[in-house]
Amino acid sequence: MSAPTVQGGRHCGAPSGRGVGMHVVVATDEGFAMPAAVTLRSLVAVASEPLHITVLHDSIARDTMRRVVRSLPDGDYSIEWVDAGTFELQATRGTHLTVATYFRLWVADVVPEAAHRVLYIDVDTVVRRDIAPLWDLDLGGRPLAAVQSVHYPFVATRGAVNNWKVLGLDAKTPFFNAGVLLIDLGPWRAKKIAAAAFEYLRSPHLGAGADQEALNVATAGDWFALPSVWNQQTPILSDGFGAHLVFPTPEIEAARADPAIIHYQTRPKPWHRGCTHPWRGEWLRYASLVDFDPVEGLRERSVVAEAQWRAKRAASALLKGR
Ligand SMILES: [Mn+2]
Repeated sequence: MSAPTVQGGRHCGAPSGRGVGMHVVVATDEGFAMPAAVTLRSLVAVASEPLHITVLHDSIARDTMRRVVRSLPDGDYSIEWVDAGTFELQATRGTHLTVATYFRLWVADVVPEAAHRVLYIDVDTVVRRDIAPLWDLDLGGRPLAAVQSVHYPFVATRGAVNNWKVLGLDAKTPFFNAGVLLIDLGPWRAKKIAAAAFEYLRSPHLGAGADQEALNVATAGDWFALPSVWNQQTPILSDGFGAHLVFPTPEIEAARADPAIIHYQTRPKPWHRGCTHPWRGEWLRYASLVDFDPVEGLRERSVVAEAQWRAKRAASALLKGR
């Protein structure tokens, strides 16, 4: 299952577990390698404990792996590459979904046996503060911790889980954003969360939310709610998306003023032309330090690609009624 491994940093040979390092998984394809390098560079820069990083990828080139590794600052970390392109997909064959749709559901399978928890982070993020306090949280037996979604705060929110009623969910079941997930592997495995999520992905109930939607259905509200500073979603930065209906004002203010993880959730992304995200400067600062072409050369979508993307979005919105 494992792809060739490109090591970086001072490799930590200690057994996995609490106190000897934090397991972090990111997922990327070739196109997101540069933002992935930005996320990892920021993560390593602020870490106070050893990191065991696993990059789940879709058959990216060896040279791309080397560039990601060369992008990292000095620090105590190991990095391992796992090619998800080799994973068995028979359980879901026949659907329209791509390998990338399942990245989050494989997180538990790509960390060492001895690991008791793992942090998954999207690669459209910058980590601004040490994740050790997050790593040390007691989840009280719940399979995962995440931040409630601003766009889709509840399963019954339009666009979250279309068939919540049929699925037997309470309308007020909170719905999380899956960009930052702290997974406790004991409860995750005991409660068979991944299997339930895969089953949902194969079901006729699936909407447009892919693995995020599947994980929300699979956990059915049985997750630990993190403060929004751990996943600063873009719509929490303005008053127009109803954040005040869901989050206490001090939590919103903290997430706006001093986020631990900035999640550049909406388009344009910081590497796209026209991005006006107020924290874009933080992303650009790290982007200037990674071993990839200048951001200016990568951030523009071609006009054709942009038009195709917009058309696809519009079609999806029409089909799904959102
Ligand atoms: Mn994201």
